Amino acid sequence: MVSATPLNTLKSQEIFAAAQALMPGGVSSPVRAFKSVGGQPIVFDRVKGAYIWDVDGNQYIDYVGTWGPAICGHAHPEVLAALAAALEKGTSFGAPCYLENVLAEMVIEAVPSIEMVRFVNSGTEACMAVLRLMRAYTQRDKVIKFSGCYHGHADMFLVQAGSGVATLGLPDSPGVPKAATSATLTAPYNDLEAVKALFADNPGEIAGVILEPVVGNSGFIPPLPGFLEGLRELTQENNALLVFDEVMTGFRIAYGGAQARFQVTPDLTTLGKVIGGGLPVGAYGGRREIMALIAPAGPVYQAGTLSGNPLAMTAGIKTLELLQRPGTYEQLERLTGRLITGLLEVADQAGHAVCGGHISGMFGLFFQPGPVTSYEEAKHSDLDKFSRFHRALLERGVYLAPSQFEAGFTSLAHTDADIDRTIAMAAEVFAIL
Ligand code: KE4
Repeated sequence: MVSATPLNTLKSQEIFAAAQALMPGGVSSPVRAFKSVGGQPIVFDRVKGAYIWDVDGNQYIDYVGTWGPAICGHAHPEVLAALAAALEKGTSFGAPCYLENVLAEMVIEAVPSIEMVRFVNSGTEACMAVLRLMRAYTQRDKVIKFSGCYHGHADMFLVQAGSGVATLGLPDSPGVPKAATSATLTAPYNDLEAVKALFADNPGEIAGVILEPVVGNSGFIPPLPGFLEGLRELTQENNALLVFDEVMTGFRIAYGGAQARFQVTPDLTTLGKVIGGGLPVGAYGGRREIMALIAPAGPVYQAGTLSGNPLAMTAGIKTLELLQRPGTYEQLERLTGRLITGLLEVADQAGHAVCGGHISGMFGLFFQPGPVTSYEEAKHSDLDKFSRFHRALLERGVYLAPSQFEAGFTSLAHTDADIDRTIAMAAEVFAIL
């Protein structure tokens, strides 16, 4: 343990112990249990701006940002005010609501590939639906995903998945029948030759390729130059669809997502996180002729009780309005660039092999010399050292994602002072790690 002053986590311990008797692992989502970083999982009480407080009153600079949605800063006053007004009209109609039109128009306007969109309640739902749509449109069953990419927890995606599956070192998941994954093909990220080979070995059978255009679920791994463009060409040559899972990158890498930043337009896109502004929203969308297959316009069924509910739409609309303000992405780029540059400098000065990078408000570090271009390479990171780094920073009021196989997120609420403090705390930890 390299902590200076152990955190007072008495209330976290008490609440988490009780939680473990009530919920599997004491959590509503596995990565929150700190299994891969060890130590006492922290129970949180409130958030505001760039900060999060635990039940023992400890304050942290937050680089998890509830896994991406808090891009404008937690509990933004304008989002809260909009929600308060919406609450007066109720929480859910289960029927058409004008706010769905408003958010749909904003998404269609922003995201190059999207001509028509369907709202759901999570990224998992969006990815499940888009897979069904890919297969219905092409009338082919096989789909290519990349090892270390995570597209939610639907059966067919739990093959060499990233995020919590990688974090827990699970060999995928029991309970997933072979039939559910037999049509899921995998390739290493950034490996165009592997994708070419899969198309050659499965002529006329592959519905499409789905990927995180910038990976966040193996840690942070950007596409190599030409990778996204190569996938666009390969899918077109094979009459297959290209799908960008922008649940994490959408409205974060750029207002129009990674597809806008890299100028590669997929056929379909999934979204989540930011477009809900912290409330449960997912979405999928794409070319009108493809989306027209979705019920009730077409025969491909997908539905949801709370899809498009007015509260979630309100939070999403206000969040995107805030992101449209001038200088937003320049600010995220500048601050996050300072953060990563500083962290790599202090790691190097202390003689630690750490690599990493950022794009806009998304970043990551690997505890290895690098470079890291795939999950296979990410797995060679020093997980023990990462765990000790994570805990020591936590003891110093800095909250990073509790897994080497996750990305980090900044927000418009993070200040230069927050970045300076984070770098200073990291320097202190690297000196004794
Ligand atoms: P949700 O079902 O968790 O809303 O979205 C699934 C999903 C789909 N696609 C991508 C690219 C994603 O990153 C995610 C979810 N991301 C994780 C964080 N790596 C959510 C956090 C968690 O699982 O607790």
